[in-house]
Amino acid sequence: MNFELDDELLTLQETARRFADEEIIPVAAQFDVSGEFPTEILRKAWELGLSHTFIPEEHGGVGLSILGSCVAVEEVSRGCSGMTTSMISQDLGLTPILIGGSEDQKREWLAPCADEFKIFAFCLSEPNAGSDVAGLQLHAERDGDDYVLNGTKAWITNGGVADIYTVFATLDRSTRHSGICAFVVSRDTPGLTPGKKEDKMGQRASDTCVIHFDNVRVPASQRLGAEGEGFKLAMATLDRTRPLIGALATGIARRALEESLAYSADRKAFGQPIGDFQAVQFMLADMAKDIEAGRLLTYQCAWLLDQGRAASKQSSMAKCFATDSAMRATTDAVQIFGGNGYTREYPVEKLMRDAKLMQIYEGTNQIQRVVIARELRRG
Ligand code: COS
Repeated sequence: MNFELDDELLTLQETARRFADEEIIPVAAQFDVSGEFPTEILRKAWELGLSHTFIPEEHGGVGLSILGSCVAVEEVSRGCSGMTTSMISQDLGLTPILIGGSEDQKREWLAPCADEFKIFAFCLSEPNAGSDVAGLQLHAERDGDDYVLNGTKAWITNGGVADIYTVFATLDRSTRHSGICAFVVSRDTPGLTPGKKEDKMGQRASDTCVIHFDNVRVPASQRLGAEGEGFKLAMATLDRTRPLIGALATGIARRALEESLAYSADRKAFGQPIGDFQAVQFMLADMAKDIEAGRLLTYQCAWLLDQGRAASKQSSMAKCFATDSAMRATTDAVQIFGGNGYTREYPVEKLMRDAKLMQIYEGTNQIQRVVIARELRRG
């Protein structure tokens, strides 16, 4: 067993770390306040090969392994998790094409990303179907060589700014899982309209909005996989992207630890740095051990996926453990900073607000526990 990253991954890690330090950290607070979408920063990430990482070289991409993506994501997230959420939503949005699309579809929708910065969005959740994917209601009706989509998607990351949407719809709601189909839809398709942008508590640099589908006509050639394969395609996509959330959470927790270590060495109480007190040291120690454990779970899951092995259980474990840990670490960081931590003058309150979303999106942590328990009971 070898826990060392190879030279290629170390170089990638260094590139991502420098990108976070130089391009993201100086402006993260400003984007948090304005809620502006960081298009140019995301474009730079794409130029550096830090986004759209799953697109294989044969389709013009950088073809990073999932482990490689996780290494990069942790570094970028240390800078700003909202921007990183937008960045990894590129891979979330394009993965259904990658694993469910034909060669022609990959050539048409993925290959152009080599030359042009394209934004993807994964449209699964709906106002009345978040955890219960099989209960989704966006309706797809076959009409000759097309499908006509009607309904609404909700909480769509990159929804307002995307060029390409992967969309899950049902032919017949009563058939639940077996009626779901996936489609790739271009932004300029008539009837597709991004709606209200959410005014979020955290991760405010990521764009999250409702998408309305009003008689959106999609050629059957843009269906990904066969009719009825959409549910499994969505699940297989999430298996591959949940470790990225583990990495994202590890990046936030690491930043919380770095900030807490520096502050507790500097801030004095009772005549000594607060870091001299065990009460503070225990919080720092818990952060550090959870960061290591979350990273190892994430890397193990990524490694399994890179070997082409099933990893639903590990994917949910990595996502759930690392994001719960990040919530704890950032809450403790605010505690260590005391009154200062509760103000916007210091970076830790943002980390805490940002961390909360990770326990909710890409499947709530309650859903992750459902997946883990089902896998355990299946044996
Ligand atoms: N990969 C491939 N197939 C899978 C799968 C996976 N990871 N998970 C389930 N399936 C298959 C099952 O094997 C089953 O197949 P058969 O019908 O052939 O037996 C089918 O899909 C239905 O599976 P299941 O009965 O487990 O589905 P449930 O409706 O009970 O839902 C959960 C499963 C709750 C796990 C799923 O709806 C889920 O992940 N919800 C959270 C969604 C989410 O993450 N939303 C966030 C939005 S994206 S940012």
